[in-house]
Amino acid sequence: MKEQFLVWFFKFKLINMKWILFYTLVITGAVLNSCGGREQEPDKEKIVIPEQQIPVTVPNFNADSAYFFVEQQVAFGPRVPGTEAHKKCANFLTTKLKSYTSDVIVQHGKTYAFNNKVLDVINIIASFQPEKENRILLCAHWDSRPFADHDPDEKNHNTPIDGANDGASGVGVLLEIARHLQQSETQLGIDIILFDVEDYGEPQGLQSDRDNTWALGSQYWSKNPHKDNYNARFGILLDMVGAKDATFTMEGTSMYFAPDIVKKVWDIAHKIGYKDYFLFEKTGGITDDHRYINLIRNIPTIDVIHYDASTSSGFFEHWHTIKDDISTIDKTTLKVVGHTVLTVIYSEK
Ligand code: AHN
Ligand code: ZN
Repeated sequence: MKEQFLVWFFKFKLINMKWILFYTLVITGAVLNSCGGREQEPDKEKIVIPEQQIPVTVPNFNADSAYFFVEQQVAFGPRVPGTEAHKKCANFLTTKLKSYTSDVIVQHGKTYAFNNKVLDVINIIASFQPEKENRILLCAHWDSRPFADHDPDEKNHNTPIDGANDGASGVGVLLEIARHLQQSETQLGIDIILFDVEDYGEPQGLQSDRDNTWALGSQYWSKNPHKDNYNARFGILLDMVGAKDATFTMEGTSMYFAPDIVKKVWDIAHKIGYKDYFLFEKTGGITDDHRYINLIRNIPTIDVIHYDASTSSGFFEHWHTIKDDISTIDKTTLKVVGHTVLTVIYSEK
């Protein structure tokens, strides 16, 4: 009797054990499956999120408006530091930005050119939603070069340039962006900085005893930001963004300091149809305003700059020549760059 009971008891236990084991496997399987499911979710998100990053509410960049802003700057004549045209243009840019935001700071400073000339620096800074901690910095230089030292005709080497593309194009795009920022808010705060004295660098062939003769306004601001401890999540510099069929490559200094930002901007440009302008091609690093923002302020900043392998300089064909005038400006290129930057800043959360 006792033995029979023991046999029954163990049978019962075994049966139960079987069920317990069965249910354990079922439950474990379900849990594992759902974990697997959860593991797949980030992949889905990765696919979905970039789509969502492009909201339907990106304002429509108006290329006619940007073009008009370029024309207005060029109409002052070459915006060479120390000249009347330069001063008048500074007033124009300040007034224009003040019509879009009450937070405009005009930063005055002094700097020394390669030839020991003392130059006044006028950096113009417009802030949108200045109370916000998380910010994006957009910038371009507004001065134009005092000498066309790359002109094919040597007679022109001391002639100041209009800088329609080299200077005014980036500013024109940023003014059009500012016009939209007044009307619709971005999630992050935006600062637009128009740097002065970018293009007073030492002419080729001269050997001054100075280093860092380019981007003097940006060097000044980087050492003396308009707000103590100013910081931004990232920065985008626009330089020569107006010539027909421009190509923007992944420039070396940008790739060294801010490869993720290059990728972010290039990915968005491709997504909205501008693959012929934004090339996934790495080219050599250059000294431009972004170099000092990266080095001194540690803000990962990229340069969207026209690269042309067919010229000796690598820049656009009329770079630092008297032909860098309004006729080089193409509305489609302004639109490509403006639409891309607007999409970037209205997508950032
Ligand atoms: C140098 O030639 C070292 N940098 C060019 C930066 C520049 C001039 N961008 C526009 N004009
Ligand atoms: Zn230049």
